[in-house]
Amino acid sequence: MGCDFVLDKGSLDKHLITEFIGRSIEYYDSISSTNNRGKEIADERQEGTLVIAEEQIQGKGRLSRRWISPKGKGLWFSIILKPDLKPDKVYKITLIGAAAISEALKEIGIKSYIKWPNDIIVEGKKVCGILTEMGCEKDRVKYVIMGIGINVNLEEEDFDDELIKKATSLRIIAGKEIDRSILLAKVLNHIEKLYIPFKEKGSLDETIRICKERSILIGKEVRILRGNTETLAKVLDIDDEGHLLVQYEDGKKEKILSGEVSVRGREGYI
Ligand code: BT5
Repeated sequence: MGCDFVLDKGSLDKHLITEFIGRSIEYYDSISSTNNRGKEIADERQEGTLVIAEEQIQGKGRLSRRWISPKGKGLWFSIILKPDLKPDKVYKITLIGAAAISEALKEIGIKSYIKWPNDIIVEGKKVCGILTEMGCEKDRVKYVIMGIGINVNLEEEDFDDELIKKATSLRIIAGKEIDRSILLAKVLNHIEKLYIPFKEKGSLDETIRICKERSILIGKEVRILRGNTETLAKVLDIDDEGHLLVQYEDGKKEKILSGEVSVRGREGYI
């Protein structure tokens, strides 16, 4: 910590209308991973604390995949949440994040799709990923770290040859720089709006509505990856609990839990 906000704090404050999300901020010029830092401080910090960095040296995706996080160009942040939840329901937090980001992008004029459960897709490529982690005690969650990486102002040269085939940035799409502080405020506002009914009443209605409306998978033929096996299926729906409903070629239907599988398009990533 201890460096000036390169993100514009004044602009963030001006646009932030939350009660507790993003009201306490740990800001880093450079860090290994905001999720790791979030886990270190979660016990002592209030709900809604934001850990944000200009750059991550070891940004991570799911299953220890890497997440490239070049300096000053993206939004790389984690939010500490403390819902009263069983560990097997934590995937719902990822869906809240996905729906909120898609809503925030809509407000800045960018049409996005949600690739269940944790990717945001614009013009067929990934612009954002979510990594939700948790700390538990017995069968209750102590804290949840909702980690979000948004490719805001990255340029083509920030991606390597492999990544550019499936990833892009808002700047590449919009053809102009995007104000990171305003976008961050909008994302945090939407997260809180969707999180409060979930925390207070367990309601995920609006989140699921958005995830279904913007789903890039519903109606598609996909490959379901489980370890080394790959099965073809058609995505039918997302249910009220946020599970993906699929139908295999033999007609059998299944409810898929997030975290269990990876879903890929018939040919490529989507
Ligand atoms: C994700 O994993 O999409 C979750 C990414 C979460 C990143 C945030 S940043 C703040 C917080 N702190 C962290 O350390 N992480 C979180 P997954 O679905 O497993 O996707 C990972 C895959 O996305 C990689 O294997 C790459 O193929 C690709 N990838 C890596 N960097 C990318 C980027 N910047 N944009 C788009 N795709 C990327």
